[in-house]
Amino acid sequence: MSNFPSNEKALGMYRKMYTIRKYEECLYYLFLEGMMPGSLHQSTGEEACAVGMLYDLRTEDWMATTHRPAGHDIAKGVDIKAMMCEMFGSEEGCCGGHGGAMHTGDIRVGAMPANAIVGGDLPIAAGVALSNKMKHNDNVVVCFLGDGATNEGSYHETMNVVGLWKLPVIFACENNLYGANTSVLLSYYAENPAADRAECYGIPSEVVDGNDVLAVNEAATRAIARARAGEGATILELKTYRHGGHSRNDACGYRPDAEEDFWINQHDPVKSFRKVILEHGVISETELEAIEAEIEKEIDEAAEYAKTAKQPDYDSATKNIFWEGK
Ligand SMILES: Cc1ncc(C[n+]2csc(CCOP(=O)(O)OP(=O)(O)O)c2C)c(N)n1
Ligand SMILES: [Mg+2]
Repeated sequence: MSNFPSNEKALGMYRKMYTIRKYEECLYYLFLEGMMPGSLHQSTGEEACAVGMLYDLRTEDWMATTHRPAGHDIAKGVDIKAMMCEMFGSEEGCCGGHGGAMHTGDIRVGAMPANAIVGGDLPIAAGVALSNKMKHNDNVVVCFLGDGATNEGSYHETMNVVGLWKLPVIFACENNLYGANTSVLLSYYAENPAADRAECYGIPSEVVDGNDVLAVNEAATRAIARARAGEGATILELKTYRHGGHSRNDACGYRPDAEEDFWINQHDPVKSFRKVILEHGVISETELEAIEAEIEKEIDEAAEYAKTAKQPDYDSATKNIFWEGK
C-alpha cells in the first residue's frame, strides 16, 4: 500500500475524482438525449490518472491533453460551468463555444485547450517546457497521451529532443489497452509501449497502476521533483481502462466480457478509492454522501444553466481564426 496522504489531501483527491465521474455521467445522458452537438470521448474509468498526476501542480505549471480532455481539465481546475457551456456551444463556454468537447481548457489555470490530433499536444508541451527552461523558472508541464499516440511520428520526434535537452516535462501515457477499437496487442511489439521504449531517448520511465490514485500521485511526485530540479523528463505509463466506448458511437463489441469485468467492476478507481478513504477513517460515510450530493447538485446546476446559456453571434464564427481570405 502506498504512503497515505493527509486527510485533507485524500478527500480533495476523492472530490476531484467524483466530480469527473459525475460530470462525464451527466454528459453521457445529455448526449443520449440529443441535447448536444458534436461527438464525445469520455474519460470515465481514468479518473485516477488525471487526479493523481495533476493534484499537486501549481497554477503556473501547464497541462496538455488531446481528444479525451474532461478529466484532465477538471483536475487542473477548469470551471465546471464553463466546461458545460462549452459542450452546448455557448459563448460562455471555456473556449467561447467554438471548441466543443475535444478542445476544452483554460489558459488562466494552466490547462492548454485540448488538441484533437492524436500526438498533437506532445511537441507543444515540449515547446512550453523549453520556454520554461530558457526562462530559468521551475515550472513543469504534464502532458497526457494515449497508448495509440506512442506510434505517432510526433511522439518519437518529441521524445528525441526532450531527452536530449532534458526538458522539464512529464509524459503521462494513459494506456487503456485500445487505440480506438484496436487492441495494443495488435499495435506494439513492446508490452509497455511508452515505458519500454523510453530508454533509447535517455528518459527514465515507470509503469504504474493507473487506477490507483495514490500510486499515480506518488509516481507523479517523483517525476515532478526531477523536472523542477532540472533533471529532465519522465515517462509514466499508467495502466487504465475507459469504461465506455472510444466515442459516443462505439458500443465496444470488440472488448472481451472478462476484461471489462476485471477493469470496470473489480478495479473501478473511484469506488476503490472511496473504500480506501473510509477504511482510513478520513471521513464518515454519511459525511461523504453529503459531499457527493453537493457535487452532483453543482453538476446538475451547471447543466441546467448551460442549456439556455447565450449562443455566440454568427459574426463571431471567424473570430480567432487565422486565414488569408478577403
Ligand atoms: C493524427 C490522428 N490520427 C487519427 C485520429 C483519429 N483518432 C482519434 S482518437 C484515436 C485513437 C487514439 O488512441 P489512444 O492514443 O490510445 O487514446 P485513447 O482514445 O485510447 O484515449 C484516433 C485514431 C486523430 N484524431 N488524429
Ligand atoms: Mg488508448
